[in-house]
Amino acid sequence: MHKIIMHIDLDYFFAQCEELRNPTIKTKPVVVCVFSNRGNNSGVVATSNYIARRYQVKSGIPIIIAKKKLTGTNAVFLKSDYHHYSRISVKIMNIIKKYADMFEYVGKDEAYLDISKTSNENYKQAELLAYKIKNKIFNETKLTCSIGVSHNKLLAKIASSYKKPSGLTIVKPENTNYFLSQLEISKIPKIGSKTIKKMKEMNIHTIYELKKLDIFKMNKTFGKKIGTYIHNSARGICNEKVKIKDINQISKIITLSRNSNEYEYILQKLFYVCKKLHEIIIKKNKLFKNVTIQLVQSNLTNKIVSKKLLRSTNDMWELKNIIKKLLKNVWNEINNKIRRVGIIVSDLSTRTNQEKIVNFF
Ligand code: DCP
Ligand code: CA
Ligand code: CA
Repeated sequence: MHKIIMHIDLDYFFAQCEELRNPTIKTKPVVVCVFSNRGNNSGVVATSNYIARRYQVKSGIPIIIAKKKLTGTNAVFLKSDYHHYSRISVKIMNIIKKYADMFEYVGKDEAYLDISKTSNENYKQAELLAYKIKNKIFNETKLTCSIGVSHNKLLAKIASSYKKPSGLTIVKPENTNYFLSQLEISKIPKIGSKTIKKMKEMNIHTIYELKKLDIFKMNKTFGKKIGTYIHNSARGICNEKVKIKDINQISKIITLSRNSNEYEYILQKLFYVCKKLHEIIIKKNKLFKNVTIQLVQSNLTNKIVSKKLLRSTNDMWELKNIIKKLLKNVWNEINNKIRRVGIIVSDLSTRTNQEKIVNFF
């Protein structure tokens, strides 16, 4: 049986989410920043839109450097807002997974889909499915993504990054070698900057050149583990299966029967959501390490606060206590009546037997 695997990666994700809620910035360089607490110039760039990338502003560079590169432009620098991105991510992942035989959540903006059955192992059908998914995501969220389709995860991933933004690249088995040969070695996922530097010193720049290096030399230079990985990757070989892995959070939200700004009423409603959510957590045999409450106000603005715990738990009493504290912390910022209340538990792990015993004692 031949596998057909799809890799979906959302384009300039955090920055695109920012453009979504403020379309006026779309024509400007947009830089999403993770500020440290030492002032406006301290911290790193999480990502940038494609206009900012023309100025070599990209993920990981210091904010101060980004500001220098964008001097004289009308660039906007925004603080990253994970909750906003998470909400959009959940919505998109829920759309995507319906199309897969098997769905592997990788991160907020990417996933692998095994579509072998859905596409009848046929690349034409896989291509149509890719367009269908792109359109569905765009129609429902106005976000663009790039998709790679091929016969294994490695090639699907390389293919999704081949044409960006809003690309679709299909690499059929018979085109694998041709597709890979033209690429720079840095296109191999997970290849480190030290390895790339070393290869450049050996005058290896493209995958075509890399393929000429024999496995013994490769293993000697980079060690067996990395050597084998690079050797296989250069030939498009990857045996890793799509694992069933869903998004790492469970949430529940309700609309109140009446809008309210009474503390006790809101707390009771949150406790009700907590009870329902806890039932799901137990049923799914999960532990959580992060708790978020979401309050949607009557003007539809959101108030969201989270707490990260020191250790994973599934304890209802602990969950209730955190919710109480979070509501107390955010209450001063509430300036409208509340319309909906929700709770999200994330950073999930599966409860093991050992943990059951610990909990029991
Ligand atoms: N991210 C981050 N810090 C990094 C790299 C990424 O905070 N050093 C965040 C911001 C990105 C998101 O993760 O929006 C996804 O990362 P990608 O590498 O997929 O990059 P983008 O989605 O931003 O851009 P692209 O269009 O190249 O996929
Ligand atoms: Ca991306
Ligand atoms: Ca990504």
